[in-house]
Amino acid sequence: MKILRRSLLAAALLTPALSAFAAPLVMGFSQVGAESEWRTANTASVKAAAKEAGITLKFADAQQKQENQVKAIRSYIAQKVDVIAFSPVVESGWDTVLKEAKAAGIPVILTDRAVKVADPSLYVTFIGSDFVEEGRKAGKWVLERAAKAPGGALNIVELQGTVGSAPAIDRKKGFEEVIKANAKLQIIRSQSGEFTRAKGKEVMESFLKQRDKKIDILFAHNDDMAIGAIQAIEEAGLKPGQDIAIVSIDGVRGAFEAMKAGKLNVTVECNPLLGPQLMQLAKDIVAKKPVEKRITVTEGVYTADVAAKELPNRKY
Ligand code: GYE
Repeated sequence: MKILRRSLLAAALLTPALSAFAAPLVMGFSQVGAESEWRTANTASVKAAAKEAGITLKFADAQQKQENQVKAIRSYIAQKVDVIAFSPVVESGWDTVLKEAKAAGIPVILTDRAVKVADPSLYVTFIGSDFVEEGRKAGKWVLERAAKAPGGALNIVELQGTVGSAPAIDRKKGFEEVIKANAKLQIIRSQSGEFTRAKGKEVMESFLKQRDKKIDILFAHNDDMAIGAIQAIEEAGLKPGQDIAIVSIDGVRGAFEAMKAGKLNVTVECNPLLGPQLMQLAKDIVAKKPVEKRITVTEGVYTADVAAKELPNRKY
């Protein structure tokens, strides 16, 4: 009895000392890629916040390929990290690897993009934007513009994000839901520009070559594709922002500059600076504190007339 009491006392005295020297929490993070200005800001935020929080970050860039993300997650499981966080390039196809993480007892946090899995207990929480709402906001701006426009049909072309990704699926859904209120608004062409400038430009060029219908409005699922498309429009001898109205999503610096120059009409904000919240979540989860299953980021809409004033305040 005495011995037991003594050893309990020793343990109680030792615990705080031990935890002060405890190894730092290790996070394995699988990033989508480096496809856009948004992504660059997101990566910088995650890296800086890990440093700030004293978390050891293992980081892998998947170059927009799901197979690379699966490989990274498997290697984090093998390395027995404390927590895995990842931004899934596409929504489906994650059940197997997430079951492996669960079986290894490693909690998973989804950042930025959602997954479709049969069993929601395969991840602890999802922190990211409401992409359907972003699509609705873009749609509302188009609807208001259409209400003021005289005459007939307004033809829309759409540059979609990465095929099968949550932001591409949800932004399209939210946008269509809103614009269907006005029959004048029709999406005449819609194709993926993979969230990149280069592809956005290329697809816009092909839209512009098909001369059967006049293009009135461009809806781009992100600013980078809009910026690529602006180049294509100028090269075709047209005025972006005037001959073709342009609405996009993200709110990156490049979009504010394009708005200031009168080439982009509006951007819907999508905040990439999730790093600090993600690190806090990781600490809470490892400490077994309860966390919400869905954490959303609050965001605004910015039009060209406020671009010059807002530009100095932008953090990404
Ligand atoms: O809008 C786009 C990026 O998942 C919210 O991915 C993110 C999207 C963002 O490539 O620029």
